[in-house]
Amino acid sequence: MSKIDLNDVMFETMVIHAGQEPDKGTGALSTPIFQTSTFCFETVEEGAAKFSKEIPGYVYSRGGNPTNRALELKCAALEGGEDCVATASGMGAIGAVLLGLVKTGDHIVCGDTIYGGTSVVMRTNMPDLGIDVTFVDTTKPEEVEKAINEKTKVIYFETVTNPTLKLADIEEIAKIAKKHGVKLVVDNTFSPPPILSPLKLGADFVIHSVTKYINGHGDVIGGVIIGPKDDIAVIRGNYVTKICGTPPSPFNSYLVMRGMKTLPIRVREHCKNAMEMAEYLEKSEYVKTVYYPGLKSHPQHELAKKMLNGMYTGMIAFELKDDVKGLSAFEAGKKFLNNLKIASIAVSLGDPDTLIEHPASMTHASVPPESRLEVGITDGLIRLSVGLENVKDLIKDFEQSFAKL
Ligand code: LCS
Repeated sequence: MSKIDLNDVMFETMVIHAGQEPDKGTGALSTPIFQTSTFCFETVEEGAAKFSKEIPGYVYSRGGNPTNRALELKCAALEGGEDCVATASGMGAIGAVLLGLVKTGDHIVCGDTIYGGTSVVMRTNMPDLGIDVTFVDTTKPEEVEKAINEKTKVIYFETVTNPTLKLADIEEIAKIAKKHGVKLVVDNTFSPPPILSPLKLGADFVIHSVTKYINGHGDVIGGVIIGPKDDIAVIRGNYVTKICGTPPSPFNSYLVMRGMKTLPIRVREHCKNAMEMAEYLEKSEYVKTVYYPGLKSHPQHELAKKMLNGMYTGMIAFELKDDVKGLSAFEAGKKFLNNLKIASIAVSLGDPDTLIEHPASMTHASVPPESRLEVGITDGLIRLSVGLENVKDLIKDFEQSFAKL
């Protein structure tokens, strides 16, 4: 048993130690990778008792595995939730939490700006199952309340939206959710703790694509759902383990835990670099608009100051001016991306490497064009995941690419 009282230590200490204790068999400090499909029983009686949950223990890695469990306990502690179930991807987490909370005939109120994959789930998969979805601008809590009807079971949104960096007042929307007996599920992928802790503001469930900042090294696809113990047990048993069958591999869980030990340090540095990049872009003669919650020009800067713990994420969206040397914003954007040397043209985010992409043709290509435009995902919009390189080098890279327009 760990001697540390996790409630009595600071965030950085908690993230390193939560969920991970020296291995009981060997004393290994680093949680071993239990790369096994199945677990042996001494007797048939012991197996039967573990299957019926009369005694605790692992039986088969789809239903539970010690390395995966360590990751789950670490993520539950990270978000301050009762329990967590890990999944093979962020989409696995979104699918499992929704299947756990809504049934045919139910209704979801969903933020209008969400990752393209989530958009397909909400626009196609949910309606195919007979579940209605209403999209709302979650920057306006009153719009969220207006969209609730007697069939609404879930309000779902991204805490900081992909790709336009809009914010929702979680505390206000949580009050509305409670008033109407609706569960609030938020995707906190863009703003993990120490930036934002949605459960503390009243959300019922948090999901993450741990592929991003939580693992933070660009070498894993993974997800987690954090929420009340009893609900997580149902989501795990019925959906992650059964119909979806999407637990992570123990090796991936090991990598994510390894990444999490430096999460606070990395996140602070990502945010510091992003703030500098955002200020640089805002001053650039080639740039029309910069979307970054840390800038005074962001329409929700005051909410960002209140909600985001002094760190404004490592993500920026921006649009180049039309008619730079006769090019449209879209053509200029393409040329600009193609001439960068340090920033890689790639989707995903939260990696040590700076990544830059074009949402309209990549991450949000599956969103209908008119819906993209309604929420500001123009053809000229560029999304930047600011990495951990020296920011002076990133600015130099941008300068040389702008000069080639
Ligand atoms: N939620 C958000 C906010 C995301 O950005 C993504 C993926 C997911 C969920 C799904 O997670 P995954 O299954 O990929 O682990 N976002 C991506 C993006 O913006 N670029 O590439 C993937």
